[in-house]
Amino acid sequence: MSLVQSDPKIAELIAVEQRRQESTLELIASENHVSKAVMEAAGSCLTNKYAEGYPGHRYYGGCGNYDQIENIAIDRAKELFGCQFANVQPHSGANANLAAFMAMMQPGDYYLSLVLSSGGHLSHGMKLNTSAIFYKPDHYELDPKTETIDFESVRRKAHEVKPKMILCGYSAYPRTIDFKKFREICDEVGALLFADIAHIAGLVATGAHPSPFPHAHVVSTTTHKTLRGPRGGLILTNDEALSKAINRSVFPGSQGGPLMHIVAAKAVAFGEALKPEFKTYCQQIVKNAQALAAALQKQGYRLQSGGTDNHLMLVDLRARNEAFTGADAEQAMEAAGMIANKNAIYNDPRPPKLTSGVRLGTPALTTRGLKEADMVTVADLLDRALMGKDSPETLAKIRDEVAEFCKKFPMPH
Ligand code: DSN
Repeated sequence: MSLVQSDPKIAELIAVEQRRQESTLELIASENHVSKAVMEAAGSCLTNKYAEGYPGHRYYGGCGNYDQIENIAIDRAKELFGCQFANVQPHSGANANLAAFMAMMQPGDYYLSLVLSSGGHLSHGMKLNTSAIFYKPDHYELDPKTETIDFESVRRKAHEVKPKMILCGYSAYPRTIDFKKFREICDEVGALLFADIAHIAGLVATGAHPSPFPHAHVVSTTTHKTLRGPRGGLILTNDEALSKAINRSVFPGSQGGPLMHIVAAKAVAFGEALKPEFKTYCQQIVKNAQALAAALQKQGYRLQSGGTDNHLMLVDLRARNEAFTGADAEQAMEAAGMIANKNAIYNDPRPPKLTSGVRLGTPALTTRGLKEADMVTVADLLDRALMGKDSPETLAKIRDEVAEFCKKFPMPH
């Protein structure tokens, strides 16, 4: 029986959501639109099966097809990132990070990361997360002048704390990460280097951002951001001992049965990412981000660190109007058909529920085929929404314009 026959309510909500996605501009830096092929694998009969264990060593019968699928996903991930080992089973980026922590550290060990409010992630030591409950985070900082990683603070903290691991890779950082410099500091204090490339994985895979290999000991990523696969996680390494520890810490350490429909969808996405057109796509993501950044600066917005090298930017709204908050922007944009998230600006005096900024990213817009000239239109729509944030009529008018504009850029198929 089809979904619409068996559960019309959920079918209707999915249809409404599809229309929402089609008729709005998706500017959330961590989101994307997957291909029909990825969706088909994710919605397949593979959801029916337990496959606890790894290819050739399962705890359930009937896993032959699953072994082949997982091996293909592993081989493609290794080829994509140029490394020796991949675990494709983590259900999410946070799960991947937990398993990576378990492989590198003992509970109670110290590590260094960037604090959440400066661009880090929940799983990098936020006090309510396992990364802070079971391990001891300490933080390096951004340079207040350049608003980029302050390597002097990384070095100082590393020598002071003598951490087991140093974590680089962020949720809200618009600049290139210097993995080599991080590794040099790790070597000075005997720490492991862990790179969480969730945001930039697609860029890394295609050379639009330098690779964490050979510098990082362990690399984690999600598969659904710039990599444009299903929601999920992935762990990579070149170190054999660490690879064994990673496998143990994913299963049985922190997960049971893998989501094999998602593992298959990851394999499909990795296959797509190995094609030349994915490289062109990732280059266009960066070009679009730079075009959007330039257009916003022209309108009077300030960008944290002065711009972007990757797929995202942090827009300090106060430069345009001291009273604007991130919460205002998120709401006004949504009412006008543009989806983004409020985000703290470095040293933001406002609380996290308000903030002074928005984080914008171009991966999803680029998937729909928008180019640099379209970014000028997007910046204009965005600015008009903010300036008209108190007028429901203005926002509704822009919403219609956005919906019309979106018709030129179909979803992937
Ligand atoms: N929550 C994701 C983001 O939006 O950056 C990170 O996992």
